[in-house]
Amino acid sequence: MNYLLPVLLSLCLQDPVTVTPKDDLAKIRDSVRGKKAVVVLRGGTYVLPETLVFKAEDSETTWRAAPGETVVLSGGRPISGWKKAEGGLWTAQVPDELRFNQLFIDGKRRTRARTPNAGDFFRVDGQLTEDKPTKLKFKEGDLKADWAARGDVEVVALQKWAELRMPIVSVDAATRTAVLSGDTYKWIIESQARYWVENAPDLLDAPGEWYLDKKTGVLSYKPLDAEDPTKGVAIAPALKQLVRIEGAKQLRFEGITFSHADWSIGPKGYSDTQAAIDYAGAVQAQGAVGCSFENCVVSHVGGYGIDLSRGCKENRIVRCEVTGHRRGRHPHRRDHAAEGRGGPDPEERRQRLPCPRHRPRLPRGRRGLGRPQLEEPAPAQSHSRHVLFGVLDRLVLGLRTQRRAGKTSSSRTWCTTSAAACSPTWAGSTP
Ligand SMILES: [Ca+2]
Repeated sequence: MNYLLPVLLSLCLQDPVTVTPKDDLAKIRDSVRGKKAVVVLRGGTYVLPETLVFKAEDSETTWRAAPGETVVLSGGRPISGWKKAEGGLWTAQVPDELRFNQLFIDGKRRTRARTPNAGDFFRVDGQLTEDKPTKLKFKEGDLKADWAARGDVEVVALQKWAELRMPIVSVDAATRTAVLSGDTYKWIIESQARYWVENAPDLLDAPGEWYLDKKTGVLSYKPLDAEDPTKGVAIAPALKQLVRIEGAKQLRFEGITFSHADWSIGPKGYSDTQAAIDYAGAVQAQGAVGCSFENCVVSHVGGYGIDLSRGCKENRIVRCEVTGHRRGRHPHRRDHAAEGRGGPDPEERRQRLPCPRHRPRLPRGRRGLGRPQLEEPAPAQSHSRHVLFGVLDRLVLGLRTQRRAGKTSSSRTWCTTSAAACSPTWAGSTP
């Protein structure tokens, strides 16, 4: 209750409400409802215990970073207690409630244990079948039956313009055939497609790789050269979504960084058809009208960055940056190698919001085609949507919007992310 008095006093005086990382943003949100308040966030990392939801009653409020200060709204949790283990590995015990698919160390995404290692691939012997579920014919010695027995070892295949990620259900060494957990689609099937296997303990053999045993909670990591996990900042995402806007109007975010959100695929895996358009963003809006994001950053997320979905209109995204996300990129683009497949680190890439006049449009009518549901399925939509592609020639932007909403605009100018934004400090946070 000690936060309530200064909040009420500020509202009575029509002053901005100033908050620090020690404050509970959900309680602050509730306390300023209907007040047309300006909430000024002092610098630091605000650890979100759950997705911060803004509804219609939260309209006409502004959430603004204090001038010159870095404000991070994080869905991550720091990993500590690292101990040396055999084989050049380090291990840490993570809490039962923390199970994740991404790991960031000193602001850089590390590679989930995989084979072949980053930069190399297996090749499908022929092509994935149209069976339900699909089957993969592999080359001698590439896949092991043990991986199927584990239940959560995944094949990640790059077919034409889309990515397929599915657990291995069974492996028949005699026929060199693996059954995956879901279906693929004939129009994205590619002969001799590249793929790799991910998320098994015996795949942890290269510097920068990690593996989380989801049953025991033991995280194992093989550091890069001269890297000491006890001296770095390791962060794993606990949330899949950071902020969700549900019907709010004139809600404004200024100068805020949104970081550390995970992805999930559900038991049948995920087979994309186009730009992963049914995958939700770390910051998602539905029915948002006249809202804005200015000078904001979205970084270190597993899905899209900013997702303007059903019923959104007249929103503005100005001088924002979306970086280090994992959805909406073309598997055959050279930059795709950055997902731990060689090439530059994904956090080194920067995506900028294009002028709306130059954003390309995707073909319509891709929903309702029977693609597998995500673990947390996006709301059903009866109409097509637009996906805004980022520039830098070949990077797809982590932003989606709807065709009918269509009034989302972005500035022709943009900002760049500061190093501090990608390496948030945890001082003052309450992990
Ligand atoms: Ca490996």
